[in-house]
Formats: sequence, structure tokens, C-alpha cells
Amino acid sequence: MYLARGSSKLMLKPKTTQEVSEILAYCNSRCLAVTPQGGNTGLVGGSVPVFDEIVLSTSLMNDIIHLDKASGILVCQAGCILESLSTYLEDHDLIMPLDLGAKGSCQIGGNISTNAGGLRLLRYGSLRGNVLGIEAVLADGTIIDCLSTLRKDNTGYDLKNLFIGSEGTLGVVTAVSIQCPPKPKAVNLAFLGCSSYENVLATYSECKNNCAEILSAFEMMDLQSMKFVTTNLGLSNPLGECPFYVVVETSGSDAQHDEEKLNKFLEVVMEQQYVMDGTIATEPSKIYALWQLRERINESMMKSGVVYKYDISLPLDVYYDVVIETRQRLGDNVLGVVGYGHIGDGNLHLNAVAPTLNKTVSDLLEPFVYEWTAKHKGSISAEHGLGFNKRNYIYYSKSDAAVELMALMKAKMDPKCILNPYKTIPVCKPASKQ
Ligand code: 2HG
Ligand code: ZN
Repeated sequence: MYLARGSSKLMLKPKTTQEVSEILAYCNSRCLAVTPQGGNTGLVGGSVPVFDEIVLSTSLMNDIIHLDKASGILVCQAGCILESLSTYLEDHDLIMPLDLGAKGSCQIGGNISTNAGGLRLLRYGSLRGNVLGIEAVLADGTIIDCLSTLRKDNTGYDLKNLFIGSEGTLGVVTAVSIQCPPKPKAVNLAFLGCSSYENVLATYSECKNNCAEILSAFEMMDLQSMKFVTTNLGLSNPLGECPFYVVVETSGSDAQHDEEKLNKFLEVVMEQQYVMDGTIATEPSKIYALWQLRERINESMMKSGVVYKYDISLPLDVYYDVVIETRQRLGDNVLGVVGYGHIGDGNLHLNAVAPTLNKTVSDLLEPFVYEWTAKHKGSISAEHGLGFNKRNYIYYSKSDAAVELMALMKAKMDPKCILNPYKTIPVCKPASKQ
């Protein structure tokens, strides 16, 4: 559901950090609001100019600055497209520590500004661990050079973490240094069908028992998700109809060793009847085709109308209950309620699909989903951020004191509130509009 539609009249496309600095210094002096924009692939309206904000696009800032092949540390400008970085690194036997469905157009600066999660977080951890340094420009044009390429640096406050995940509200990320893991020599994928959510969890436990050190992704999608990708995108389901599907990816350095481990795991889960059907892929084209089923769920639902999107973290024992309850609550008011996500990270994508925007549906969903999530000690935004659409719900996941401290930091770093106003922090207006 896209609640944020932009109406900016001006987009600036700087090429250098110096140009970003000059733009912001000017805008700050004139109280002109600015919305930083990368690939504009976010799902919470974080890169949308809500009123007449000037769009500051990083799309021309796409130079690779340096790669240290021995350490795998890459330094590049913020506008590099994630997939282009992956392609570049592959030639050096390295990979990016993150991978997302939007890789073809999202930019690394946007990934960092939103602390994007994605499909590899289970293996490599969040960007907060992989990003070693950041260069950012503050609202008044000051350039903060924290572009360290060191794995260890305990001097003072870790300022780079202020810019990671703050959605361009504290500064514009202009360059980044990131630790890139070696490219795995062997990748295997198992696409499995389970008869119940309990069996999905049992499969996950067995997978960790048997494949822990080679496990690179463990994703879940329910039958409703499968129906959307097959019906709306024409993708084919390699298995029979199962209530749940899981994607298990292993990445290692020894094909034979990895296959043995995966086979052992599959033997156990089939024998225990945790898994009712499955297929394995080692061929890159088959792996790609199977990943499409999971990666394109978001796109498939949009073809049916309006999608009400929730991206929540939950303890695994209640992870899928919210889908069942939401489905019961919405009944025939919607075309479907879909649950899928990065189950290995406790991150569920709960989506409700309706033919058009509908107040009855919105009222049934909110605050229900947020209250449910808070009651079960989850987060109302696991990986997509708050942006414009979710900023007012921050209180379901953070205390008043924490939000107050965030607002103080925002006020200190951007006193005129020119940087990405109306995003992340509840009620944040540019000085010119107050
Ligand atoms: C994914 O994991 C993305 O596919 C999109 O984060 C999630 O559609 C969504 O809500
Ligand atoms: Zn996701």
C-alpha cells in the first residue's frame, strides 16, 4: 500500500560529496527541505518527498573507490546499485554481505540508511556489523569523514551507527566502507514443503543441528504466498500443494561435504515427516528459479490491488499466529492474507491484499497488528524502517524516553529539520512549515 505520494518539483543529482555538502549548506541556510533518495525501492515511504521537498538523488554517485582484495573491504560511493557491486565483487571471488529482492535497483547508500536486512542476514549478520565506515553530510553541509576501513576501532562514539538505519534524517550517506565475505564455492538450495507451522520450526531446528556452519538462508512462505506468485506471475511451483514452503540455502567451500550435510538433514526431516515434499538445486539456473518464488511475492501481490504491508519481528513460537488471527479478522473483506519472511531472523512479512483501499480493512488492521506485535514483545518494523507510513507507531516498539532522546539528537544535528522531514521521528516538520 503506497500511502506516500511525492510532489516535488526539483531533483538534484550531485556527483561528489563536495556537491552534496554545497547543496545542503544552501538548503539549510534557506530552510529548504530535502529528501535524500537512493533507488526509491523502500516500502514505508522513506524516500518520498511528502510535500515540496527537494529530492537529492544519489544515483550519479556510483563510483567504486577501492577494493582491498586481501581483506575484502570495499569502499564505494552511496549510489552504487547493490547488484552492480555484487557483479563487480564476484570477479574478485567476493560477495556483498546482503542480498535483497530489490537488488537490481536499490543503492548501497539507501540500504545503509535503512539498515536493510534481506536474505543473507542469517549468515552474515546486519549491516551494523558489516559496515566499517561511513562518510555522511550533515544538514548544514558539514562532511563527517568516518570512512574507516578498519575492522577494529574503539575511538569514541560509533558515529557511523547514527547514520545506519536513520533513514536520511540525520545526514546524507555519501560513501561507505563495507566488509565483503568470500564467494562461496558451493551453493545448494532445498525447496521444501511442510504440512504445518510446527513442522516448519522442527525443520529449522534440524537444519541448524545438521548444517549450522554452512546455512546461509532459511526462509518461509505460506501457501497463500505461493498462490500469488504462481497465479499473478506465472511462476511454477515445483512441489505439490503444501500449507508451508521453506527455502534452505547452504553456502560453503566444499561441494561434496556440503551436499553430504544437506542430505543428512533431508533424511532426518523426511523420516520424521517434518517435510512432506521437496526438491534440491545445485545448478545456478535452478537455484535462481527457486529463489524467484520467494523473492517476488511482494511484486506478485501488487498485481491484485492494494497491499497492506507489515514487517514485524516476533518470537518464533508465535510467529505465524498473527497471520492466522489477521486472516480470521479480515475474512471476506480481502482477497488474501499472506505470511512469509526471514524466519531464521524472526522476521515476518504479513500482508493483506484488497482490490482497493478500504477503510473497513484499514480499521481492522490497525492498531490491531501493532498491538498484537507489542503484546508479544515484537518489533513493528523489523527491516523496512518507519519512513513516512509507520513513524507514528514507533511507540509500540520504543519507550517514550528513547523516542525523546532520538528527537533530541535530531534537533541537535538538524535544528531546522530540513533533512527528510515527516520521516522516522513522529511529528517532525521543517521549520518553514511549523
Ligand atoms: C522481502 O523479504 C522484502 O521480500 C519485501 O523485504 C517484504 O513484501 C514485503 O513486505
Ligand atoms: Zn524481507
